[in-house]
Amino acid sequence: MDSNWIPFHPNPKRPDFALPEGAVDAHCHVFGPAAKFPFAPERKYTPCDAGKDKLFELRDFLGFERNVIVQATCHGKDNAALVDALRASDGKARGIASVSPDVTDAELANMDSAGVRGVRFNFVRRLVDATPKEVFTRIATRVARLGWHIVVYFEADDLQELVPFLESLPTVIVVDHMGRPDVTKGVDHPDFRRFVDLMARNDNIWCKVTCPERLTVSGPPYDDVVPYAAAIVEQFPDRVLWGTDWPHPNMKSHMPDDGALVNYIPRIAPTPEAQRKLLIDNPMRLYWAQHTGEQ
Ligand code: 0GY
Repeated sequence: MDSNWIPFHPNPKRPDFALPEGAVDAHCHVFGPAAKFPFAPERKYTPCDAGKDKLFELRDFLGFERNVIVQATCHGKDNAALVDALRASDGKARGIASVSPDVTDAELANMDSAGVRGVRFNFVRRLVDATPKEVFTRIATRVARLGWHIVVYFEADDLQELVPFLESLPTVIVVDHMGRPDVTKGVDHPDFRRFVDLMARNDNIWCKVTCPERLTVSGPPYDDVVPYAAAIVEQFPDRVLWGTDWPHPNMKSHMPDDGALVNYIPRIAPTPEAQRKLLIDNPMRLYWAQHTGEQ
């Protein structure tokens, strides 16, 4: 692993917040293990191993029932570790893959049968080399036929330029980590309003109210991120997802305690109804409902 890599927390606390039965951790990753699933040559970082067994152990310890595993950029477009984890999960995990436009129908069908339900388009320059939008559009057309959706990851500064592209996509779109707002600016700043307005205009745009540990400036317990996530949960209760982001790639300031992260949930979704939608109803609708699966 990279010399400055911070590994995931070795012994997180048991959360004080009791997750409702059936809760879904809708954003997490698997890394390797590298001996079995080598990292991609084009990767921008080399993490510690964080395989499916550790992920499923954490799921059970924290009180989640299911996972949505997102292909991490360190594995490039080789989704083998992801598919292996999905197949080993006994139906308790779904996946988001990363594919190129020359992915074959057979590869898509294999991923679909393993539990992949979407692809991720990544615009974060420190993580990936740029992909032309026409390429993403071609992929979008293919996966739309399967009934999959698209997860997008971008920095707040890039949103304005991306809006026409996002509004042209034919599927549900899930935005990672609230579009990464600068939490020193305030929820009324035009940058965050631009993101909220995008969701308000497009009812196919969902959002993960995730990663306070990544967005915070003040540090744990992430007081400075709460108003952003709480505002989105309140305005769009039926289009929000929550996840741990375990094993927390590229954290520089600190490694979060996953149990403490779970305790953050009631601060952004204060009522049992909001919690049920965020943790169960929304992810179950998006990831476990019937879909076409046909190309
Ligand atoms: C995240 C965030 C990051 C990394 C990745 O696929 C990835 O490598 O998603 C990041 O470095 O911000 O969602 O885990």
